Amino acid sequence: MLYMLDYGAGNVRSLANSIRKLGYDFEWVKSPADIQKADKLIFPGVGAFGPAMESLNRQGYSQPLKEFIASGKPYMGICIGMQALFERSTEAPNVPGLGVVPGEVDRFDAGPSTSTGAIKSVPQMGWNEANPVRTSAKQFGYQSGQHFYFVHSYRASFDIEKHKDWALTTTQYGDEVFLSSIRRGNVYATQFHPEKSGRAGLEILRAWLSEESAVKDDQWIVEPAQAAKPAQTDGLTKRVVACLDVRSNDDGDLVVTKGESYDVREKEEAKEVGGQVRNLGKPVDLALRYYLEGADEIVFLNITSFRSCPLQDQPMLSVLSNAAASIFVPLTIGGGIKDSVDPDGTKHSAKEVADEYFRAGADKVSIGSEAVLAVEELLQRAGSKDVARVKQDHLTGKTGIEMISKAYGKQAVVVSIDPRRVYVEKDEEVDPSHLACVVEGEKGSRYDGKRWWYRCTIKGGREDRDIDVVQLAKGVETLGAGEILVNSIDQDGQSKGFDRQLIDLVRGSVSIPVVASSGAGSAQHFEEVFAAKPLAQRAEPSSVEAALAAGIFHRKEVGIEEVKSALAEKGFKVRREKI
Ligand code: 1PR
Repeated sequence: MLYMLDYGAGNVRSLANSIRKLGYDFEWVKSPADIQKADKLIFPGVGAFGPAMESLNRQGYSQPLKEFIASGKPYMGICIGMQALFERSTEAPNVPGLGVVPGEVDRFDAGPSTSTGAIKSVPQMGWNEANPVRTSAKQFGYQSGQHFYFVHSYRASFDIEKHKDWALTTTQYGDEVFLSSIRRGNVYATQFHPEKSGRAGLEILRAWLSEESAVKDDQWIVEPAQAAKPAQTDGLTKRVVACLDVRSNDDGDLVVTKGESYDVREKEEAKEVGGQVRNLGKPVDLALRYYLEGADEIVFLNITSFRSCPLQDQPMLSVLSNAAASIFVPLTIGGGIKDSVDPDGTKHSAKEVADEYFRAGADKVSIGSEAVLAVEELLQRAGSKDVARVKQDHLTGKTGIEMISKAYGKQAVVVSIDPRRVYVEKDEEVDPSHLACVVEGEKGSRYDGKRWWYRCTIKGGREDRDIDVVQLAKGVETLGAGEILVNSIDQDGQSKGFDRQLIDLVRGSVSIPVVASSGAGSAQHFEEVFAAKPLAQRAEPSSVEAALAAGIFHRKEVGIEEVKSALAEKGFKVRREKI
């Protein structure tokens, strides 16, 4: 019998769904004795090394796991399930790993790449190659040209001496070459998430589950020294993300809607108030369509979450669990990830709300309004409007961002920013704390001669706050967010292109991945936003990692494949697979 170890963090539902989709059955490990009973064991997980190992120790799983591995029965680890095999991780230096694989796991270096000078975002979040270094990789389902979904800040560098017997595939991020999968004897593990890697990932799981991976031939394909050497560029692709704004329409049905500058009601002439909520389809159907069309990620935003109690918002949970049953790329859920109180007075922390969504199949949660309030409070505690003045003791550890990021890893926490332009005539009109956020319209554009800054809002643009996008972006990075989704109330639904100055400001302010959103109207708009090199505070930052669109995909004006083929023609790396 196959057993799956769920140590209580991260999205294990997707892996369960993938295994069932492939026609296999499994049992959950519920006690240490189950590990002894297992014929095959799979240990998945996103999350942080320390809490994962501590949880294994607390639940009495560490020793049975070591014994299982020593018994020669097949073990597969995924992400944290791979990192746990090493002796230790600098993520939690005082918590030992299982010590099956020599060496330690360490953080990606966010500094400039020696080959290209570009600064890379940490965590690595997205689709990268897994390059086979041994002939046996083929039996494990690896083929050239495939991409797999990675989401991690820590990695095991490929050390030839230590890992000669272990390396199966290597991957390059920036100019760092790390182990993306390892195998020796019965032990197999991947740093990427096969359950989130579309058809290519399902094939990896199928190969292990069906034991096609029983090794017949195991030679080095390339010299280890060659495999350890970084190439000129890494294999990370630009991500194309589809977004579904979800809410109940006036008949109470949950629909995908789409606004213009966040107004989602049909315009009815001769009426001052808007008409019906625009209905562009059913959330799960539309998400499935985008998966099949090649979306690299799908985001669901519950856009009326400020009204209701999310833990009672069962429709969004069931949207997510139904989507996760047949969609094998990362799913993000946003809207209402905050502390809440049920009508009966039961309190739930933002983390408990997020727990429900992760259990339902989310890979990341996106936090909007609460992130703004959390950064405002952080700056208040620091007694300054400058995030650079924030010190460790200003952090309480109690905000949703901090708690979720601690439990699930920062890669699981996206902050969604809803800024709006505030036009100004002269700098004197602007609070000095927002001056870093003032931009000028491009020469020759329709904004030539205009100046503005970007004010953050909450509750879907319904309430303005006295904080700008640079303060917010830096603040949420300090609190532990792993990615920033930059919307624009001005550009939303306009199909006139992304707000490049806004995106540049945010990109240049943080080291975590940035997703450009709002305003996509053509494939060319994606090319422009990916080609952009920000006017940055930092030397040679790269452009954004991902770009998101909603309206053009919903209305079938531009297809995802059309965007990707245009990007590929311009020389951008993109993931393309026929499903
Ligand atoms: O504040 O944590 O409860 O989260 C609420 C979330 O809902 C936020 O992420 C916020 O952006 C979103 N939201 C709230 N109201 C609206 C609205 O439209 N009335 N949607 C809304 C924001 C923006 C993007 C959109 C892009 C691309 N929508 O999600 O998909 O602008 O659209 P386009 O390609 O058609 O231009 P909280």
